[in-house]
Amino acid sequence: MPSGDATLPGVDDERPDQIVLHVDMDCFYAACERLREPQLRGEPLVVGMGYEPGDDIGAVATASYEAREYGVESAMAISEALDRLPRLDEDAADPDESAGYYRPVDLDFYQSVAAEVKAILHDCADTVREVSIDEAYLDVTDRTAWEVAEGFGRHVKNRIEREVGVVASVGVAPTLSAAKVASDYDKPDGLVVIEPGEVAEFFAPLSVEEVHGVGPVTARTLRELGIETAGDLAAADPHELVDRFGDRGRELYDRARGADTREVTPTGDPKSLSRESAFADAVEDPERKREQVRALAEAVATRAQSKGALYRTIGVKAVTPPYDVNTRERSLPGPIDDADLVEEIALELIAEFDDDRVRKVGVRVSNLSFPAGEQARLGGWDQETERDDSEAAGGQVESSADDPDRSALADDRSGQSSLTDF
Ligand code: DCP
Ligand code: MG
Repeated sequence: MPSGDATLPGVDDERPDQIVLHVDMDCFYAACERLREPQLRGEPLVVGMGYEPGDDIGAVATASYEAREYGVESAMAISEALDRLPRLDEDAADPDESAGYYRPVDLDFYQSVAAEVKAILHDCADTVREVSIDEAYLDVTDRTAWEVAEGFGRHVKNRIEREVGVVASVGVAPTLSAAKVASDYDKPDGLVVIEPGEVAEFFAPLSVEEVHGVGPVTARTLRELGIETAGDLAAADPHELVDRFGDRGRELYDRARGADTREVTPTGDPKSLSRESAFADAVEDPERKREQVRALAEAVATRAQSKGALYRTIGVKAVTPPYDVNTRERSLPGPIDDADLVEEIALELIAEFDDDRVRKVGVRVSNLSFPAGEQARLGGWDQETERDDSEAAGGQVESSADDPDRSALADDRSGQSSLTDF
């Protein structure tokens, strides 16, 4: 916990209940080339366009870490890359030690490798936000716990390496921005966990360029103000920043302090809508669980209605200590929009946990359809995701849209069923 600053508003604007994993593959295109040409492993390798003789216009897509030692980097003009790292004559009997391998971009192949990686990621989390060909955020709150988060991160990393053969750097943190900083922190082959309460402290020594939204121009201006690190930015007078940068000044200030309330919102259309709420301590009293479930059921039904969504499956989740996630759900014969029925079924399903100590409950509707054709748009990557604070529920209520695949599991089921995932 950072001392002093932690008492200031915003510093701990984290969500300790959320565990976000950010995955970014190391020198991804180069790693793909090495899959089909293992002899390129450990060698300086540049993937790009325009390096053939007489064809000198083009750019570097990526460079292996060995090639980066020569100063070659993504987006560099290929002519400059060739100056720094000449192209190796692969037919020569006596290859030049200070030359490197060059390969053209083969996006179709890289996409097929990326698809294998993404399949593993979807298997490791219910909610996956794919951000680019080699990068994704996972909400793994229900799959792990802080005490074992590093082991979970290693599990994801190992699966990718073992099953696909490429190396990922992984960051685990309570916010999306911290997870991204974490995955980048120890690249390549990195695995870094930033625990709740440690984010501002972790950010403090980083240079201002590491703060999301700070480019080279802003960084220069900040340096003129004597602001070199994220810690300097977090300690700056926000009014001065606003004077200098307008509203953006406040945003940069907040970001430098680690404030980030975004949730991981899945790529693509939502396939389910859910709300969940944690108790301060595990609760056994059935009536307290019911009370919470009623509020959550109402919140979910209202949200579905506001999205124009009909649902065919209603489910509940009960998390029992330490972090066992139990789910039950029931499918109806046809799609409905009926708040009372959501409540009734959710209460019936939660009754199974009457005798259990429960630390979190959730209600979910899935098998969604959008008859008006207005597909719901949940908070986009750069948008603030909607969140409710339901006083009626007596705690913080979170919302999420979950992985499409899970609801498909329930599609043809009726009656109670247990899923491994919510
Ligand atoms: N890419 C590109 N042009 C750029 C940046 C990236 O074509 N200007 C491609 C090539 C990369 C891939 O996107 O392999 C992923 O981008 P990253 O920024 O994640 O870079 P790498 O994965 O190559 O390297 P790192 O290990 O730094 O993540
Ligand atoms: Mg990468």
